[in-house]
Amino acid sequence: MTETDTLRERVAVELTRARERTLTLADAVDDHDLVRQHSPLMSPLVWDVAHVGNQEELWLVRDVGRREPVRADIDTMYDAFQHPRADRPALPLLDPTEARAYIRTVRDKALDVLGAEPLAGRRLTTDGFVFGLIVQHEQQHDETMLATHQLRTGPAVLDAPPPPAPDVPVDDRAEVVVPAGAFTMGTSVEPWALDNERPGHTVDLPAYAIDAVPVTNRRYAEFVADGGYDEPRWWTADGWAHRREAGLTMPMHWHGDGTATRFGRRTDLPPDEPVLHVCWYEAAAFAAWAGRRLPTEAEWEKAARWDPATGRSRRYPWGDDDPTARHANLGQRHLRPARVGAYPLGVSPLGVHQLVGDVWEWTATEFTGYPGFTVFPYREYSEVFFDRGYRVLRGGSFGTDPVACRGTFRNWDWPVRRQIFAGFRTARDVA
Ligand code: AVJ
Ligand code: FE
Repeated sequence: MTETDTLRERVAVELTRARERTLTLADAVDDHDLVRQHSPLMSPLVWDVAHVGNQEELWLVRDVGRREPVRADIDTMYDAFQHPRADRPALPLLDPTEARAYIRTVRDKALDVLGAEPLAGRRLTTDGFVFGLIVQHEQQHDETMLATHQLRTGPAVLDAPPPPAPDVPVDDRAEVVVPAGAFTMGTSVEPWALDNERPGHTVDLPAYAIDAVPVTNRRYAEFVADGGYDEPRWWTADGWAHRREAGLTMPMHWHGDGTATRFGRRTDLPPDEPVLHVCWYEAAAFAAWAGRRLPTEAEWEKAARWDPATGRSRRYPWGDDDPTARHANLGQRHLRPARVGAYPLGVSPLGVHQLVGDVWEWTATEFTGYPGFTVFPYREYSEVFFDRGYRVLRGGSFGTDPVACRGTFRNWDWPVRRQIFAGFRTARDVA
């Protein structure tokens, strides 16, 4: 088999995996639930379904494949910039049957393009890049659909086995000191890295300490019990205004008695599980209460990638190998984060646990381009979100597919958002 055949096969496998996930998330509910808006924060599920097909049509079938449009008439309806999520239910959207048929037609054409296009030579298709972009885009919307499932009321429709439990408990107050020095942040070589992860560049950091594990329910409950939500001094000015206006008193989906509702089931919150569904303001307030701060994005990435033995930045905390089920809680294999210490094989060389998987981790950093950033291939993927007050999240959650998660992968959201699968860890300066 030639190298191109191998790449084609990998792309086909990834396209199929993403599509199976999309359809599983859609088929879990009836048509009424698919078209209904479960929260003004989210699109109706049927919008996400047709939107992934529409982006695949635009980016792959038309741009790369230069094929005739399938449905040019629906482009604006599925353009995320034209219609905020709250307005999407009012659009004359494709109905569930039409949406499924549409994405199947587009996919057939995309597979046709995959067979016909040279995968090297044209910049867009080098290493199958645009196919990788499409796969990651669909998986990102699948995580968004999973977040919609979390907001949905009514009987549970999703199920998954529990994540592995730790063999050896890990102290949830332990920290790891990362020595001062330069490391390579971002990448110029990872084939499917998106434009905002590029280029690789040197960042010099003073020494810092970072939590060995994400902040747990136990630690977060201490903050709540200590009146953390009633003390403006722990909150930023914007954070305090938001906490009052939104009436925040505890993480989203908590009931205040050690239980939370998850995907339609009320469950006990294990004290040593990473806290989930907190916004950036809550994370920053907890850190201030604990006498600490959120790590910067660079600090997160150095903890995750820097190998003290070689000085090199690796792809993941455990090395360069792609994630497996033994490394990290990714890929919606489970519907919750794993307790801290559950992934000893995923630990970084300095001893930091669960940087990848379980919960997205809020960082202190505002989303912006790296030095030398160039748009590729569309301004709309990243650049239009730079310097607008979005905060960076790192590491992926239990709902993030491995194909859309790397040591360099950057996610971003508004500081008020907490329907995403987000938690955090804290850091401090070291003299
Ligand atoms: C990178 C997760 C912030 O979902 O808004 C989806 C990804 N971009 N469609 C998002 C994305 C275009 C994006 N995030
Ligand atoms: Fe999208």
